Amino acid sequence: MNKKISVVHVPFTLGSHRRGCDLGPKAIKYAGLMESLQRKNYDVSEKEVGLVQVEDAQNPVLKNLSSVIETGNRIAKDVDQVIKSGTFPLIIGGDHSIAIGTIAGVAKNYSNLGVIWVDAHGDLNTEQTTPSGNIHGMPLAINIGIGDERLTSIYHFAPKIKPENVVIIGVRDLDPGEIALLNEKNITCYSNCDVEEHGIARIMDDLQRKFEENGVDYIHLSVDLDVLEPYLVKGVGTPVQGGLTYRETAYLLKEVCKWNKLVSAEFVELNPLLDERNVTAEIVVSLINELF
Ligand code: Z70
Ligand code: MN
Ligand code: MN
Ligand code: MN
Repeated sequence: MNKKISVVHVPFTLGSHRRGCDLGPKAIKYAGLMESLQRKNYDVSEKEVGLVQVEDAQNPVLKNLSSVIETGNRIAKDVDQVIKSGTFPLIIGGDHSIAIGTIAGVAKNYSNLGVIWVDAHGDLNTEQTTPSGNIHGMPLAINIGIGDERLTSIYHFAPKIKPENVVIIGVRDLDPGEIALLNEKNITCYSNCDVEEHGIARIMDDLQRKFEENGVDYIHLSVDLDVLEPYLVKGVGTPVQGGLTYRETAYLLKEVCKWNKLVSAEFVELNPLLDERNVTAEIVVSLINELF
């Protein structure tokens, strides 16, 4: 594991229907993230991506499109620079639409990038299938090159990742169009029920083998906090019952770290306005400490 970490704050909220994810990075900072990493002797620095956040209702199936595009390009540039300076980017959101930019920045450096998407949702909608028009329900589709061209071409290349190098874990709320895309692209997907049936340890062993077989040497980890059981994460906008436990999530993170392939990670969808006494942010800090 790289000893140099850059905590990249991305206080963006316009990909979601609610406001408040923009407060996520501060809440996680105040829960002691920097201190906890410094205690482990990581050389840790901090930066904030300069965002564009102007609400617009022009396109009801791609809400706030202009801000998502401009912000995505800025995130990609900053993440790209962090990686090129030999530093591990630890991205703190922000809603999940920021993953369009983060994965663009990471994939610029690694052509056969693997992605582990840990989420109650599939985030595989497009402007044709979205029930909400919220772009945070689309970033995984966009990263595999499916969706509006203005989004898939962020940072001037597409697609960012191959469907066979993507795995989703903890999913339990998929829209019909997302199920169709999952099947069409044959994306590897472990639901909350799969975790219950097979156990997280066996699933992680299967994934390790899969990435080996695909020749994937570099992995990006994207954690949407709503993957956890709702009572553990009060501060998320879209809770879905039946989530992962703290131990299952921690095991997943520890295991990914052991593979020595992790090149970037992001933690998204914390909404401090919905939280109680910042406990969800404290859980995020604990989880991040399981990872490093
Ligand atoms: C739904 C949509 C979503 C998070 C909600 C919900 C997507 N599939 N993701 N909350 N984190 O609107 O596309
Ligand atoms: Mn989600
Ligand atoms: Mn194992
Ligand atoms: Mn998500």
